[in-house]
Amino acid sequence: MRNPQFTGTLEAANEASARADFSRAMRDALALHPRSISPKYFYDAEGSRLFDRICELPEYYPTRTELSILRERAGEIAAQIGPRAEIVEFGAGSLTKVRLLLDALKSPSRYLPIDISGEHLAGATARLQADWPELGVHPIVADYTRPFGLPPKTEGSGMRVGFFPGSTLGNFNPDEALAFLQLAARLLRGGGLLLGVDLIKAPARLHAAYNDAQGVTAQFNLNLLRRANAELDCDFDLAGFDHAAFYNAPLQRIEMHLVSRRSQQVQLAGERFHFEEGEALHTENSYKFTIDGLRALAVRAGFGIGPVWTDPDRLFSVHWLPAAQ
Ligand code: AVJ
Repeated sequence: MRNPQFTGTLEAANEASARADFSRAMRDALALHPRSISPKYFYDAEGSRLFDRICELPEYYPTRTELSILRERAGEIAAQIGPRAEIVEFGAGSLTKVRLLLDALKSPSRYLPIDISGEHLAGATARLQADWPELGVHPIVADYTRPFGLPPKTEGSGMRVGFFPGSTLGNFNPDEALAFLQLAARLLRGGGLLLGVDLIKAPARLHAAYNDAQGVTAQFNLNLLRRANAELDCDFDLAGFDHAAFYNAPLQRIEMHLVSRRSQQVQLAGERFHFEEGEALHTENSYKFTIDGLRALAVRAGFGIGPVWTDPDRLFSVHWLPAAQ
């Protein structure tokens, strides 16, 4: 049994370092121009709850479309992967998607979900383990955007398969996406990557998905400021900023910003920063892909090209990318 006192100290230490990291990122975001911060800071408990609500919105097609592709093509996907596979999931969220995969696979041997939030991961994986008692479930607490290793494969296991759904790859800029895929190709040698990415489509459709009628995406965006006020010594006036999301066609990405409604001051740990009326803090990029563009990127990273599955409207794509031995 773990020593509860030690565990408590460890959690407090993790929390303190996460807060210091957020504080540094927010200070840089305010001090440097153009102002921008990584979208990873959206996801405190409230941000994760708001993201789950986004996934249910009528305008936000990616989640339900990817789920329908996985459900419909699970047999074909399982045929690529073969028996006794080890599944490594990058940024394991709610674990709904991997359940579809595990259901279809022939005796999967291990499941290694990697997530930055250890607490979140522990709860989710315990529930999954209860439903797959034979499966070796080994959560790994790590930031998968930084180099990391994996435990050696177990004796008699099949392919090692990466699972990266949800178009989370789209949060990386092209250089970061290439670096991530290069690392994945190395870690998955002899196996492959099952990758879900959102596709380029009519800008109006993309625009609607990030400007929902109920304003949940706006709340999700503004939650960054609420979180900063709660965790850092900060005094953002949430009513002083507007949610702005638009499709940047030449860069093939949705951009989200928080735009100052007026000239105002914000302070962080005693340091004051000025926003002009209309000045923006860039909070997220969500890149969209063509099938050929994604495949070209995958090949540059060292993957081969396997089958791709899409929905009838070609809104979303799920790729099987084999990693050579
Ligand atoms: C989780 C990064 C894939 O980009 O669509 C949803 C996050 N932001 N609505 C996306 C998000 C605004 C989402 N990803």
